[in-house]
Amino acid sequence: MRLKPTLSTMFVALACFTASAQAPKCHTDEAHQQLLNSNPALMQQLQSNEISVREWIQNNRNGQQRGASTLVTIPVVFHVVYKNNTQNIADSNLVRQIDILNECYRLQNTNFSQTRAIFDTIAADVEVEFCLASVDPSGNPTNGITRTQAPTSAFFDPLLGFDNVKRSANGGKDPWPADQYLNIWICDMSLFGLTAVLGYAQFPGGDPLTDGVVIQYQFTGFMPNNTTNNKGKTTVHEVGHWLGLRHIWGDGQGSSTPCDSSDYVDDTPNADTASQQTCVIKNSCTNESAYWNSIGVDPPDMIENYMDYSYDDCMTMFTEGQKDRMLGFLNTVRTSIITSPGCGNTSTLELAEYPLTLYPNPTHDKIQITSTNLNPKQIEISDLSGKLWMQTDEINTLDVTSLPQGVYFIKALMQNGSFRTMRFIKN
Ligand SMILES: [Ca+2]
Ligand SMILES: [Ca+2]
Ligand SMILES: [Zn+2]
Repeated sequence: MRLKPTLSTMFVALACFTASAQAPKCHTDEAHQQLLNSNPALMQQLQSNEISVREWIQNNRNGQQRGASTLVTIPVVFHVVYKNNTQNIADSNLVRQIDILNECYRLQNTNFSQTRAIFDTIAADVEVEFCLASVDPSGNPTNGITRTQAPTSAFFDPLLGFDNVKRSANGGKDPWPADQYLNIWICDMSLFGLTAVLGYAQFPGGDPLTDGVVIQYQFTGFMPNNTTNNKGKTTVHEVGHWLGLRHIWGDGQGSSTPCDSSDYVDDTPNADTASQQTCVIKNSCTNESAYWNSIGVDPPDMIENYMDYSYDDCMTMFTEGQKDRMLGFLNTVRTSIITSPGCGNTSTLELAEYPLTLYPNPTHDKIQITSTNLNPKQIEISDLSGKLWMQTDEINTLDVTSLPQGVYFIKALMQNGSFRTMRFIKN
């Protein structure tokens, strides 16, 4: 389902682009609005997800339960979609980005020491880690990085090319199953030669075919050439959105009561707008949440928070409340990622999380597909060169008598929009 940009969404994007001399850090809210416009039923689903998350937090992260959690490791696949060598960034930078994610989510970042004392005690070790995927969706070994040369005709900018990077048919790269991997696309979203946006993410609960994070290539990993957003924190911020976090100021800027908009987190102080990427200490709101009222303090804006728009050097922390919210989404809407085999070893893959089985394999006439939970709704068979031989809604038993001998891939599109790919031999 390709989104055609309407005139109004183009104006929104254009306004966003021209309103600030600097590129906006993040396009997540605009991307979210486009998803809602194209799928009005999504709002209801997201509201019901919010209720599940709140219930989970209530039952699991209250009082004494709010201690150490079980470490979760999230398999990541980077899809580098490039038009020239500069954009085709090195493996070492992507490995460094994983390290930065782990340092920030485990509160091991060296700049934590600059956090103001008032926020010291609520800074959280989120107990979430990230690994470069070692097993691909077909069950084969991988380095967790795909590289795709985009045609010069492809557009990835926020005006015309929104989400094109997530579709092979539009010059980008299709996601790996979003219920098993965190997909991070790296590309050039610049517009008229200017950086249009640093990155954007999709909140939990949206379309699995666009689920993930997109980062402008110069802001991935550690990039010595740019001085303000060069420490890999853009990805830390966007992955925060992917785990359900909102901007710390609640996106109420421009309303008549911007201090009343919330990020649904109690211990992050209210703020009237983003810090606009500077690191200036301010206190924009005097009305505060129950957490701060209970200790009788009006805190300053938390410019140290990864979900603000501060420069990378200013950012040092997530809060305990943000941790609760991320764990809430991980244990409800994103629960399948917790048991993903994406960083496991290939031999356990089929038994553990890829319940699709093919029998017999090799075969010479019929092949039977069985699945223990998520049923496929469509099957495609292609050969090693990518040539499509068969596409069918008949999903239980396939007659492959007409195929020449050789190795084939079965790609099963599942009911939830993800897909599984498996290999079989026709003899
Ligand atoms: Ca808050
Ligand atoms: Ca305040
Ligand atoms: Zn953001």
